[in-house]
Amino acid sequence: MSELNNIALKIIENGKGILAADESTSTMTKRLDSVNVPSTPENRLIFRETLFTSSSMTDCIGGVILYDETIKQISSKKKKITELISEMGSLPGIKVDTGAKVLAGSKDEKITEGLDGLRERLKEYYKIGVKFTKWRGVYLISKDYPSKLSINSNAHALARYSALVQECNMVPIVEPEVLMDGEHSAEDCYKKTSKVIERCFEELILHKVDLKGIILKPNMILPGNKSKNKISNDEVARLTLKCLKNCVPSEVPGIAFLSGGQSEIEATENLNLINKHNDTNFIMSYSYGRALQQSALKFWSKDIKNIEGTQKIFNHRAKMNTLAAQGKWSKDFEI
Ligand code: 5MM
Repeated sequence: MSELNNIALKIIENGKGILAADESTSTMTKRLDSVNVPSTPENRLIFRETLFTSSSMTDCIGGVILYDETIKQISSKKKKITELISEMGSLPGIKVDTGAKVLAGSKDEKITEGLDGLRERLKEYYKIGVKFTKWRGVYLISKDYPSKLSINSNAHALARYSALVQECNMVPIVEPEVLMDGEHSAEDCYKKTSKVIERCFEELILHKVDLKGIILKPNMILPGNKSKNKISNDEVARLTLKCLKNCVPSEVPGIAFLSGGQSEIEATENLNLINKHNDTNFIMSYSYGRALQQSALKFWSKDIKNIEGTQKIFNHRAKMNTLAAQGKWSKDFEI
């Protein structure tokens, strides 16, 4: 088994999943504003350190995706954040893209940037103990979108990123996120997500990326958030599995879904059903940001010194998703 495949499995095997704590400062500021906590570097660290020192980091969270600001901060116990995460039994990862910018040629759409100087940045991250990385491409759905241009250019960037990351002995998380915004049907999401993922793999193969040493982080197949045609959770699971079975090469060890704006329970329930019906060899786990943090953040904002109470809420969500990643979750386990 290759070293990269080993790392990928360590992150998502046995029901473990990923905590996506890689919100850029502007996104984290929106999150903190929404609960009336000032977005200072100190407060961002206090909340994140509270999560990183929770007991579920040992039992449930196989990897944490960090943002550059966090990885350079020192914990309250004077530890490097990468050391703190590793000592808890999880693996530190980092978001290495520099954000989605307006795509010249299709101005409503975005292209993710960050390839310039990436090889050098990766070497620095590797030296401080980072084991995996993340890059997110974003795609809109509408009658004309995602355009061919957006599908091709983001796939190309994701593949160039992945090749550079593997060259540096780290596992790339490949995140093509087809956004939930809009009135589109689940069928539209299915068709467009399939195109996006297929194109990503064509580019990954062209760039000689070792598919055994990546983790795919896709959206689930859902109707748009303004769609009138809702579908059942079983149908979400069925369409998501069908899409991934058709579009993802069998060498890929695992898939870790993003939550993409689903509620915490919805994201857990859908993951559970995906695993109950999983007739593939892929590990199906989670790489959630909002769906792991929302309730914990809300609770913490009322008293940022209540570490224990916040951790209890976070541990519960992590445990629920780890059960769902094994198809063992039930609504009865929710508090
Ligand atoms: C945690 O948010 C990540 C990035 O935020 P920026 O937009 O500030 O860069 C994001 O990439 C995240 O990792 C994924 O979208 C998954 O998060 P959700 O909340 O969709 O599970």
